Amino acid sequence: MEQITQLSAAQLMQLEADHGAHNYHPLPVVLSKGQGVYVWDVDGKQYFDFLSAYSAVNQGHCHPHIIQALTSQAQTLTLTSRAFYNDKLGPYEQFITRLFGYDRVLPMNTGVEGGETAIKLCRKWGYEIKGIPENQARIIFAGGNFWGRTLAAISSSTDPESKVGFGPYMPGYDIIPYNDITALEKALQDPNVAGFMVEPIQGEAGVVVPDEGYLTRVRELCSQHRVLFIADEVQTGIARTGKMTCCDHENVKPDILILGKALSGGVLPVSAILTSDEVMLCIKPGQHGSTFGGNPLACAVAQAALEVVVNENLAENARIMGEMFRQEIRDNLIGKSPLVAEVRGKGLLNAIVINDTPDSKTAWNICLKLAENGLLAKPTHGNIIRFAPPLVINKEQLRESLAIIINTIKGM
Ligand code: IF1
Repeated sequence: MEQITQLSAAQLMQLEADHGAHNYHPLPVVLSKGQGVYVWDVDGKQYFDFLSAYSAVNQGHCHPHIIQALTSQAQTLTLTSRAFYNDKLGPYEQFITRLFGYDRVLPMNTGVEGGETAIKLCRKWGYEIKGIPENQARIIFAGGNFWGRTLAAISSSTDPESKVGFGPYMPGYDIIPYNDITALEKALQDPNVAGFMVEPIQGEAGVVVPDEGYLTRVRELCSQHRVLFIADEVQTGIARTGKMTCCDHENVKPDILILGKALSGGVLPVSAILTSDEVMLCIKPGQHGSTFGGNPLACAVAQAALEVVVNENLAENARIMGEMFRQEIRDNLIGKSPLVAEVRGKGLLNAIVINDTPDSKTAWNICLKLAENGLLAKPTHGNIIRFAPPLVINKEQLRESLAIIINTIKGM
């Protein structure tokens, strides 16, 4: 019999250092268990998870309703490919299209595949419906965007870290500044523009919230110029910002909605794009797909994950808890700690800006100290710390978390 020995945190980190690609620089915490808003490391230390796997576990870790759907479906049927029908896809498609108010859905796996699918579909619509000459379609993006790591995604990036050294890049893109309606108006003058793809709040850029009315103007301008408004809600969607989608804050309906991350509650990679008959039916059999997209396990899990969001009123909870979070940070840190310059965000997608240069170690050191004190968060762009707990967090847990954040920063 093989002896099972528990490796120490240091040994586990060393294994990754020795045998893994060095494409990440994690905080030195090795997690082995999660439940709700909490995660535990291999030594049994408990933490509040204020990253939520980059907003994938909005429903909380190992939500019983989602895990029930996962385990029961896993023992029944997991993958058939789309060469055949399966008994979970149709009901899930009906459920998700009704929930978000779209005619049709196309299921994929990762968020970046959702983005790729949206752009392919948008180009196809541009040629077949809008009448753009062959290979001339253009897609507009906003500077600071982040939608994943594929070659098409990094081609639209303005972040050298994600982009440099991976060329040549995808042609047919235009980049305009984020939150700049005048720039959009100008870019839309080109009749070959097929789509504008944008995050309603830029996550990776550091939780950048555009001016109120921006999304409304984007909607109006795209309609006016017959350009598809593609909303990347992979991070902002599924209740994270206090509404089911972030576009709901302005009652705006994008032509193509991209969802991912929390669509499975963080259980497995599930993404989807939602759109109209006119757009979706531009893609015919054989023109797009994926081995795993729409598999019965993913459909069962995604449906359960969405049910949790609806049944537990997670959007409303995110809105209320988010207001409390920003208010408490304002009252206790802004103007009171020289380290904190700003707090911003919507719902439970928030960030504080640390009063130091982006290349300083201050935010990283704060995160190390937060971990020591029982709360996990990660810096982005050097001096910004994102705070995005699972949306199931209650008032008591938020109060306790805020005490850790406030005391840690005041103690630095
Ligand atoms: C990594 C950040 C978050 C996304 C939006 C699409 C995707 C993402 C708006 C692609 C992915 C990730 C991926 C993750 C880090 C991360 C991230 F730190 F870069 F900024 F969430 F905030 N659209 N975001 O945010 O989804 O293909 O990964 O499923 O390490 O790359 P994916």
